[in-house]
Amino acid sequence: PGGRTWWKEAVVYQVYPRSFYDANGDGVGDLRGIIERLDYLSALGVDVVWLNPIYRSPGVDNGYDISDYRAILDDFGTMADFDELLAALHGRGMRLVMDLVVNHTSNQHPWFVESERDAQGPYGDFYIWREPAADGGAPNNWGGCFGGSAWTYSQERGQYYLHLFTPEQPDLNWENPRVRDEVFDMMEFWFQRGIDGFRMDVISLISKAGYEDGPVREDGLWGDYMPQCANGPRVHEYLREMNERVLSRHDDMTVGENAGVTPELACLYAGFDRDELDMVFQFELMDVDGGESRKWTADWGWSLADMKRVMTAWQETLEGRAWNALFWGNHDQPRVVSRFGDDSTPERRVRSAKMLATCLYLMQGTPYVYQGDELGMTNACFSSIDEVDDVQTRNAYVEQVGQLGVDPDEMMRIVNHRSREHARTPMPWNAEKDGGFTTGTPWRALNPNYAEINVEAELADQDSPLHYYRRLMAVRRAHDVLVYGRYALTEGTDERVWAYERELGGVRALVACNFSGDDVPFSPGEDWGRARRLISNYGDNAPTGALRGYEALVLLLEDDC
Ligand code: TEU
Repeated sequence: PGGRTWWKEAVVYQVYPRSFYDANGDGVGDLRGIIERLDYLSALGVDVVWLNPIYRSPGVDNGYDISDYRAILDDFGTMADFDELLAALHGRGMRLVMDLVVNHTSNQHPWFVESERDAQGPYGDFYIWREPAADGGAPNNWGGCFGGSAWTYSQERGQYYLHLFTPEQPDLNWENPRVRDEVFDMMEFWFQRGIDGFRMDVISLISKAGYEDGPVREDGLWGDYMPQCANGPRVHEYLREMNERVLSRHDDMTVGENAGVTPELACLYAGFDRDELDMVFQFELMDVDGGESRKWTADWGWSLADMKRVMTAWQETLEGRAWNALFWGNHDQPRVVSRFGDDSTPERRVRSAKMLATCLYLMQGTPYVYQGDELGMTNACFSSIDEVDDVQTRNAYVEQVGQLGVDPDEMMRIVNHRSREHARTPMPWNAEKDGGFTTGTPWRALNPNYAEINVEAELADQDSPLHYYRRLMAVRRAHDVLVYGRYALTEGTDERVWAYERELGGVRALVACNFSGDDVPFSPGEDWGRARRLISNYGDNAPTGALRGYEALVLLLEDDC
């Protein structure tokens, strides 16, 4: 795993199935819709598709509450549709990664129903049940990630159960070997169908260190479960067991979603010699603007210096030891161009969307493109919480406005910056009604700017973000140095510039990005005089000495001996 592998060279595209393309006109994206759009993905240069959960689910958290791991959600289609999608992907040389959500199940899962009904029965110990505290309250002060206590009392069982997310998402008890057997069998079931890997939802939370009160969170309402739940004492043991019993038997790729992970910990989860995962999603980049830790505050300032520090630490620490997963966003994040770029004018939007992609995806690691980011999709603007479907945002609204007395308009302003709902507006395919996403009524409204930002318009424009993404991924693929080369930050540049070099066997590449709309001084050293410009978001080969607004410069210097 320290050497060349297909998943290091691959470009992953994340499909949020509910919002990708609706083939049957019921307003909800579906598997047949994805099949119909595979040409789009292969033309973009996608190697791997990661699907958000498509399993049977009551849908409290859009599929992250699974009631049957071996069935397809009716809204999305049938198992036959799934098999066809997989065959169609493989037929085009692409692979499929599924979401593995096993920190918790739905409370409608038969395991939980049985567990609640019969504490002595075979599923009695499948979840985390605790006696009430002396006063009859919850066993500790932990708050759930999506509001309220992390514990819910069950009348039926006379005990509390733990749920780090909503009450409808009870946490599985990984200490029980029978739980692990079930999870591993289920993973094998999907491998037997032919899938190529898993993205593992909050996998760093599966081993709990204990159940003491946590430090009170910034909101003052609840205690923080992270110190005892993230990177717990048995998590590596569980992943090694998973690797030995399932993963090692397949030519797969795995990526953990690892809340609370540092670069050093990433080398444990995904170290080349560790037999656990292939790579992990970190949260430190998403946190430079307080994205996770201060999510519902108006404090969303960030500095490029912080961003460079975080990413440089990841690049340097993992070098030769583990592999990075590179992402600017996903279904849990607002749109990157609105967040770290500039969506104030069409020109700035297009320019900064291309710059951001260049800056991140030419680092060492596997690029993950979130659906719609290749179009430079922006945040929407919600005028009321009623326009928001997402359970996290809705619960936060109730908590902030109802319990903490935050002004409703102020809370909507925060939602319009921070909510993950922005990532979930349906994909705009053309300028027709509802962006051509559906012939019915879309499950949630499109971003109203679909008339301007859509696939058809961008396909017709060679200067669009879409065409740029395609060229960028082709450039990365064509040069080993951009995949495998060592990263080194260029020190001493203007504070608005992020420049770094990659180097592999004497071949060097320089990536320099201007994160501002102004012209800024920048010149690559003299030895870059002979270099070749690989790609430009200005469509020319203008002289160096400055970077224009949101310009991304990519140079390649090949050893001539
Ligand atoms: O997300 C995890 C998540 O929401 C983190 O941001 C969380 O803040 C962190 O784990 C600290 O508790 C995943 C999925 O991507 C998301 O869509 C789901 O809602 C969630 O897990 C629950 O399954």
